[in-house]
Formats: sequence, C-alpha cells, structure tokens
Amino acid sequence: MTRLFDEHVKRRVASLDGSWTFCTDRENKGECDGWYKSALCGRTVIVPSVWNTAEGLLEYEGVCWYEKSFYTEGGTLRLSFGAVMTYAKVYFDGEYLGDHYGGFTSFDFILNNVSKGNHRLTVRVDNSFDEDSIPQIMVDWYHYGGITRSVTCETLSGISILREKFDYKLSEDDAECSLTFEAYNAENHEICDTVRIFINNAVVLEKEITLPSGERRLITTEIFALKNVKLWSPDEPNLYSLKTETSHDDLYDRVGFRFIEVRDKAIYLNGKKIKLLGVNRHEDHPDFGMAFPPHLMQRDVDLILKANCNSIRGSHYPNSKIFIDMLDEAGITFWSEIPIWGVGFSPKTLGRKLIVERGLKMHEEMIWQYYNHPSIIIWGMHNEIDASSKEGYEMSRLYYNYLKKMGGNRIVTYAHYKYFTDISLEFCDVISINNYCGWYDYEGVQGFDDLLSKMDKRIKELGLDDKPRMITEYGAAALYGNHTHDCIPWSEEYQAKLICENMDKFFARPEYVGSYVWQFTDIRTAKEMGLNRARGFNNKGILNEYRKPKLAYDAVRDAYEKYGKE
Ligand code: ADA
Repeated sequence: MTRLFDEHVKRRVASLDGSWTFCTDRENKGECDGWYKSALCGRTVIVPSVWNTAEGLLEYEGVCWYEKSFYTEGGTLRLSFGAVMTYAKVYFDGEYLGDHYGGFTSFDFILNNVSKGNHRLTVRVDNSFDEDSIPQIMVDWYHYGGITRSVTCETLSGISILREKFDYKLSEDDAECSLTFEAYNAENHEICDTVRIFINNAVVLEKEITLPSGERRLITTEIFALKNVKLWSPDEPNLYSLKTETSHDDLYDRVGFRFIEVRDKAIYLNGKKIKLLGVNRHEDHPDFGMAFPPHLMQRDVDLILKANCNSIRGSHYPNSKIFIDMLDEAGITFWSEIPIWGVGFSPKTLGRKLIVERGLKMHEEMIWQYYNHPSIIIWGMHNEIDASSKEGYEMSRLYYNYLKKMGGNRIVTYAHYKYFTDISLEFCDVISINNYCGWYDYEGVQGFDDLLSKMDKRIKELGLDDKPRMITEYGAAALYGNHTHDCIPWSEEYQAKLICENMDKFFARPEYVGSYVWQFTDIRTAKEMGLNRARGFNNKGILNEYRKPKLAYDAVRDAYEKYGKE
C-alpha cells in the first residue's frame, strides 16, 4: 500500500511487497563476490519491514541483501521503492540499475524493452554510518535497516506522467492554478498526445504535447481558474481530487487550498490566527520499527486528535505518505524535516561537501514527493545543528533559500538550541526553540522564564522581533507506570506537571504561537546515546511505545483544550 487512494487506474501497478529472499552480509563481501549475479541464498522476510524485528537481528547494523523474482508482461517498467534505510544499490537480472541514499524518501528506476516473463530484482541495503552519513551515528532514535515502505512495479505506456506539483494563488475563494508535471515517452517512437487535467472529475485544462522516444520533460501548464473553492483547514479539511491523464496513462492525487502566512508576530491560516498545538512524533513501534503499519498510523492520528492537537512535527524525517494522507483528511497540520540531527554533526561535518549535497537532495526529494499535501505547512531544514558556526550558517542559508524558492506556500524554520550564539536565525520565518528546562538542568521551570526573556531580548537586538516564536521541544522522561507521591524526575507525575508549567510560561507571552511537546510516544534509541537513556529508549513520550497513556497525555489534552480556545 502506497497511499490511501489509488494513484493509477489506467497504469498497471503490481505490488512487489510480500515475501523476499534475505540474507545478511556481515563481512560486506556480497558485491565483490557478485551475489546479485545469481539467485540469492537466504531466508524469507516480508517487505515492507525493518530487519531489526527479524529473529537474531535486533542490533544488526551493516549490509543486507534482498531479492524478489516476479513475473511481468514486459514493456517499459518503473520500479519504485517507497523507502529503503539507508543506502540502496539495485540490480535487475544481475545488471546494476543505480543507487539511492537517504532512508525516508522514495526513488525509482525506469527500464525499457523488458521481456515478458520472470525477472529478478536484487537490492543491497546498507545502514552503516560514516563521516558523510545523514543522520550521523550519534542520533537519538534507532536507525533501523531494511526496505521499510512498499515496492511497486508499474508498466508505463504512451506518454506517462511521472510526478507533479500543483500550484495555486488564492484571492478570496477563487484560485488561479497551474500544474507542473514530468511527462515521459515510454514508447520506441515519437508521440503526440493530449494531457487532460481534472479537478473533482471535471476537465480544467487540455494540453497537446509531443515527445520523442524516451524523453522526460518538465512542463508547467498555463493558469486555469477555479471559482468558489472550499478552503482546507483543521476545522474543515476540504480536499479535491486531481487527475492528470493521457491516452494510456494517468496519475491521481489530492490537493487542498489554503494560505499560511507569518506577520505581526503571529501565524495565520486562511487569514485567521492559528496557535499550533502539537506533539513531536517518531514513526516507530517496537514490533515494526519504522515500517509502521497503516492501521496503527490511523490509531496515532486518532490519539493525537483526542489530545486536542492541531499539529505534528514529524521529527526528524519525512514520514510515510500514507500518514500524511491521513493528516490531510483529519485536518492536522504537519512539519516535515530531513534527518540532519544536530548533536551528531560537528561544524566540520556540517561543512563536508557530500553532507551539504545529500541534505539538499533530501530537501529536493521531500518537496517533490510531499508538495501537494495541504497539511504540510512547515518545512524544517535541520534540527539542533551548531547554527553558531559558519558552516551551520552556510547550510541554513542554502537550505532556507532553496525551500523558500521551491517549497510552495510554507513556513521554513529549524529547531534551534544555541540560544545566545546562534547566528542563523534570520533564516527562520518562525523562531523555533527547543528547551528542556526542568529536565536536563534540574532546577525546575523557574529558569525557563529567564531564558525566554533573554532570548526575546536577543531576537530584538538581531532585528528579528517581528518573527513569532514556538517552543518546538520540551518535556521530561517518565517511565510508564512509575508513580511517586513526591513528584520526582522519571515519575509520570513529574513529567505531567513539568509540561504544563512550561506551557503556561511560554503561552503567557503573546508572541509564542506554537507548542510541540517532546514527544508523542517513547521510542527506541541508539546505543550511542549511552546510559542516560533508560531501557535504551527515549522515555519522554506522553504515551509509552505501545501507546498506553501516561499522566502527561491527559494533562496535555486538558491544556490544549484550554489554549485552543484562546
Ligand atoms: C533534542 C532532540 C530530540 C531528542 C531530545 C531529547 O532536542 O532534537 O531528538 O533527542 O533532544 O530527548 O533530549
């Protein structure tokens, strides 16, 4: 399953999920020994999944191989991978097709003139770390390995539509729209065809195109107007179907019309002030790792709605498109970011050419793949990097400008923690502050007020006072079921109290317009995080890893009910 709806009706799409042959490559010799050249020996695993939930591989980090044989009627095939963690090399019938770096976005390969019959798809997957990895080995989540989202084999014919971005400009309820799509001629001869664009099943534009054999072309249509569109918002998450069709191919998506803007120290959605009440959520579950099943995603959505949230920060990487489809439907806004996770990145690492390029590529893929989701209102460029260094500054400048130029109508920001030395805050539409007052500095929340006053003073001195602010991480660890009379750290009582006290402090300041509690559930973390992570988990969830509520869940729900009404 790749989306909550079918993306194609005319195009034949075969699922390659299900059983694959799998084996570990502990000595990393498979490439040299040509394991892709003939049938792989190994055990059966089910894709999508992470290998760490398979017997004996809980902590395995390194290289593994996957192989699947499948039947096709032949022709032009597009092999599409939803996500592979982290570095994939792909072979088809023993021939190298190409590679992809980055564990949270999709990628594909197009093959021409494939013969009818059985074929063998082999994937070498490597989740080990080096100096150019994103994230780095020091990271506060568990960086699983495997083919974690669905794999499909699509048969392309005629002029095929590979991807598309829908743009619009609103004036009142009217929208001036255009579509940028990538067309591909899948045949062995030139084709002239008509591309038809439909909104809610009505044709809105027709366009003739001629493409030579094998050519890919990005085309932006002329403007077409839509009258009286119903806007998308948390209260009314109105969605429209978008279909782009040619004689032999089609691509379905869903879009929503909304306008997000930042002015006068506030965030406005469709012209109305909005306070973002959210949680940070990792796509992680003990039984599934990051290959998170759709029915449990929907349960998370329901639990998040029940907690009176209207926003989620997808910390710290692009989430499954199925989950984002659910948010589009539920009216929950979303912050999507890439896995450049601060503490692991020294300034020297931030300046490495390949890191900067890989990060930019991740942003490019995130934008193209998630552009049409109305729920995504924030792009996060990185998290807690050393933005006081010149390398951090350069990275922030590059990514900010790119996201503003290419990312559509969205707020661009990053979560920061170098409160008084950060030199990159100009590259934030909203200033996003992570702070754990009362947890890491165990003096209670008194220090928080002081920190906010000093931060506000500095923001003013930097000439950035017109920017609104959000607290994008705060909280405390609590072991599920650990209750005390004395409200001490690691107890559920302490966590619930601390979160509410922090929230009362920053929401007392009018320019603080967003709250993202760290975090939605407990998550497994990397062993490099050391012994301050009890059970090998980050225990700051307001639910435990099986979604059982701690006291903080109800506390957040009550607080968000109150602040949602203000
Ligand atoms: C950081 C980081 C989170 C998490 C958190 C914590 O702010 O962004 O991923 O590690 O700290 O729990 O300490």
